[in-house]
Amino acid sequence: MSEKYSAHTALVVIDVQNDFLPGGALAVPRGDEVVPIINRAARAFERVVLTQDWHPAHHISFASTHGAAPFSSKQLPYGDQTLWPTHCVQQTEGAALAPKLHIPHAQLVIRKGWHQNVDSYSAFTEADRTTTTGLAAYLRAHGVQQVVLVGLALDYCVADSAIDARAAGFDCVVLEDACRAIGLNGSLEKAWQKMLHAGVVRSATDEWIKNSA
Ligand code: VGL
Ligand code: ZN
Repeated sequence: MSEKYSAHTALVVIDVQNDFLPGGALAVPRGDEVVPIINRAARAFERVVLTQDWHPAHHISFASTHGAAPFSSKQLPYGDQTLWPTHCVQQTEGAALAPKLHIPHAQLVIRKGWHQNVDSYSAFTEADRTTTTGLAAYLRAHGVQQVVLVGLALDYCVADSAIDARAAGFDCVVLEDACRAIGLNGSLEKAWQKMLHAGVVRSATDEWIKNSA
């Protein structure tokens, strides 16, 4: 895995943050297992972007903001919103990137979900489906044509990022072994249906790296 992919391919590492790891506020089961897999995979990529879920303290996606139960849902102006436990509050330990994530050459960190009244699972477009994070423009400015996605959580932020990568015209591969899911009411099955329908390629780290090096 010593060769680097051309700069036409970017690895996008989604939300590998303390709050999504075991012990965190919105722990993804076995979320910690992806860290060494991603560290190793990242060495094969010249262009790496990281994302950080980055919410204000009383964000609209938090159950506590509405006095509601975590994991219930609420109709908001932009659509149906799952209400989460308070997580990834700006500048807290929970929002920090996992300390064992080791990708010194990553060039960009995109923070998302920082608008008080709009959530953003996707690294590309917020939940109002109009506000852009700027990631597509950044990738295009660098001639990127293909996006490889890894991280947390597969059924929410990875899935929505993959679907939006396709919508923005990028080829998109999800490395399944380098992701873990939350799993809420069949969310993972639904997410794969939508991703595959959007033309996302489902692969695994070693297999994909072997076939594209
Ligand atoms: C995520 C739920 C709420 C994720 C972020 O990173 O998948 N999920 N905020
Ligand atoms: Zn969030």
